[in-house]
Amino acid sequence: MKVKIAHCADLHIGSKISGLGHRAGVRAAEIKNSFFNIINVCGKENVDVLCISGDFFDDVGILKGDIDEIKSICKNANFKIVISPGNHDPFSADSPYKDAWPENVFIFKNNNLEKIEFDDIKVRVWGAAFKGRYENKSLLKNIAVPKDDFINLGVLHGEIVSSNLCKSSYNPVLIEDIEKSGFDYLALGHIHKRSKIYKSGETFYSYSGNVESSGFNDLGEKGIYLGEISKGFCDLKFIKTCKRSYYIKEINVSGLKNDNEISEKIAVSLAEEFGENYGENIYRVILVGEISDGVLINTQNIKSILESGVFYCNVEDNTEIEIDTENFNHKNDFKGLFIRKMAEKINNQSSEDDKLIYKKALKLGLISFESDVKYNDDN
Ligand SMILES: [Mn+2]
Repeated sequence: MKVKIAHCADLHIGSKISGLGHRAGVRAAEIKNSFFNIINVCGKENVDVLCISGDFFDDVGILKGDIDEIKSICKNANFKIVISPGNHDPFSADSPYKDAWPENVFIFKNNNLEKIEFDDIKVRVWGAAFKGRYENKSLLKNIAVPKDDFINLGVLHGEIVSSNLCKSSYNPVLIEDIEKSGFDYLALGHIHKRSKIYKSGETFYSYSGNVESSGFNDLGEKGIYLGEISKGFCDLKFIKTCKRSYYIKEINVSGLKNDNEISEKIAVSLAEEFGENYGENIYRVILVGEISDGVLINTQNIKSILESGVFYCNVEDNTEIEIDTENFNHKNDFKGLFIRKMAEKINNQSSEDDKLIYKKALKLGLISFESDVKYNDDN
């Protein structure tokens, strides 16, 4: 016997998006749509069970309209959906999990391990719920799965800890308990960075990671694990399901002459690295290199040029000004004087860090000859 499963976690549907300016509203809606995409993928792949390992919602106060939409999408799925509530969506008194859910959706309600048996596919799913924001004790204790021909899956929200001495308020799970569990696969949630598939004893386990990033502290592709499980066998593959990814890219723009040239270089670099659909992603571009004195980089203008083809792109100017000091040696105007003084200061610094500070001061000074200096661009 084998079973085809999908494993996802940490969708955080309903979470507020910060830092994306006018795109925040669209991005918030995409997080819910990303779940609908997962349901579609599972349908196409003929999955038997979709495991959701907690933090399905960002908060129990999720909009009723969103819950109703999620329920109706789940109801139309021709597979089983098993949910283990996490610290963001605990099975608390005010949880939407308390309401009626479609028949193919199974939700764990207690903070001790329980099982659901699916006789039709010979699969037993073990899981538990966070009842509040914290679960200080391990929810994975003292289980012995029956020795029969059922495939045993675990679905849990929690944090793997290396010993009993490690404290965690988020269901501290010991690897030795994973090994003792006898599960064929344990689908974990809580850690947003996807892990590889590990094996301890006869039990395979992993964190599938979150499904849509919400910031530049969480980069790269997101999605689900999907594939077949049978006794002693696990063939899960990562499938990208996210709408967009966050990336931080340093781009060298040395010698370029204006915002249009710089924008072009950025677009070409991003297309080279991320392919023709590069515009779907969310970028922070850091400009580096040396720019001639007299070229004034306007990051807001570059952002605006790029965003005709890219969903969202922050631009940070970290370039240095290349100065032809020879050219200024004989100029007795204020600017010439300033450049000579600063060049002297830069040369006199012994540490690279101090040189950098004076180079930045030189750059800000030179910009101030041409326009207003803003310390923080409005991102
Ligand atoms: Mn969590």
